[in-house]
Amino acid sequence: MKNGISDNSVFRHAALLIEGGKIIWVGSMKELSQYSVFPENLIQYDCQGKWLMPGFIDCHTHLVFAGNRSNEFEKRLNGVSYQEIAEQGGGILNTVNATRAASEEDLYQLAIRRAKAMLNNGVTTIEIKSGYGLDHETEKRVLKVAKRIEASLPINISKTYLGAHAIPPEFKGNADAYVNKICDEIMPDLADANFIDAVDVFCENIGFTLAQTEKIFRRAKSLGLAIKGHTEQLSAMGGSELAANMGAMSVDHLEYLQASDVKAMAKNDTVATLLPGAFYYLKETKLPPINLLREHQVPMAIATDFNPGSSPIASLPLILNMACTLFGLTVEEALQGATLNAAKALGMQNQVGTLEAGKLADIVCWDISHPRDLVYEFGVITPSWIMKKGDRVQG
Ligand code: DI6
Ligand code: FE
Repeated sequence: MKNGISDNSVFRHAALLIEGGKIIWVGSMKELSQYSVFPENLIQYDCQGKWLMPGFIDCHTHLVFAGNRSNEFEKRLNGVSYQEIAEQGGGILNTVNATRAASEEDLYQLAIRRAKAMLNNGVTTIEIKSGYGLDHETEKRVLKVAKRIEASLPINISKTYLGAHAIPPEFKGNADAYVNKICDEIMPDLADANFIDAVDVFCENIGFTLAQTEKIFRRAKSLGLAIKGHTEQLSAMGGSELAANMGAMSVDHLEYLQASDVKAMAKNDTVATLLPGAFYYLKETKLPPINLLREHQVPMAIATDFNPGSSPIASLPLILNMACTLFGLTVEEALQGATLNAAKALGMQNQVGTLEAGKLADIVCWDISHPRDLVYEFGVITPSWIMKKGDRVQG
């Protein structure tokens, strides 16, 4: 990371020209002072040595759900495993029951509070997955809430359909029939209503098989939707290789990633999204193969995976710290993982993720001595101001 401007990620003593919500010029104050003619409507902010950074991007969250699983957290502290809790009817299905019972307004009130907390950490783009409704009607309600959040907060929302998160109770023992329902009914309807940008699958021995995953991805692609995967979280299934070879934007979790997966990811430009919050909460000990990803120059993104079971952490800065302390990323890799590489994981790299001409003016000003402070200290630092598409929206 440079103290200057050349890496397009962090700027000090920066000058920007913004028009129509987009950055049209970016450089240093020094360069700007060489111009003698300024655009008439130029608005100037003197940042007095503070740092400008692109708004953070949380590229993997399950933000919309009802209910609370702190009782399961306590059970796990007493030695019951995540898988055991799921087998006893808790886990994801616990949240599915609460979410199905909640009204759209209830879900909205719960989710907006979480989104606001993220915004207060400098996050201006969030991916939101469905997946706690499972049935058609509830999935639609959840995605509607995601749309409402986008309309009411200065945050870009990328919406992902994760119907294949768990097998719904009404399809117990009949996962293939549920996959057919996803492919023939739910996914086409959500795509048609313009409710989703991408489709995700939990490919896992407690989730969906490789064949089911492939079927869902094929259908998604035929509808013009992007694909991404929850893969290699609890076991090595080859879901990452499959997803990468089918053109996935990202594969996420990856503790059990194999060399064959990494090669496919490198070949297909698939982002590796690392989720250290889930690793931490589940007391996982197997680390994702960071050095292998580096060797193959696979871009690494970092996200909160915010969800009520395995990662109830809304603080992306804290998650960046975990990426460094638990996974051994450098500060620079962590910051890039929540900006440019997170944008790539959402296919939004032409709109957000760096401060560059042509991109949205989604900018956060931080009163810090160095960007590494953001990965080091928590609970005190908040943005001095936030700009969304060129408008000051906070501070
Ligand atoms: N992997 C996860 O970590 C979340 N979903 C998934 O597929 C956890 C979901 C939960 O426990 O509610
Ligand atoms: Fe997840």
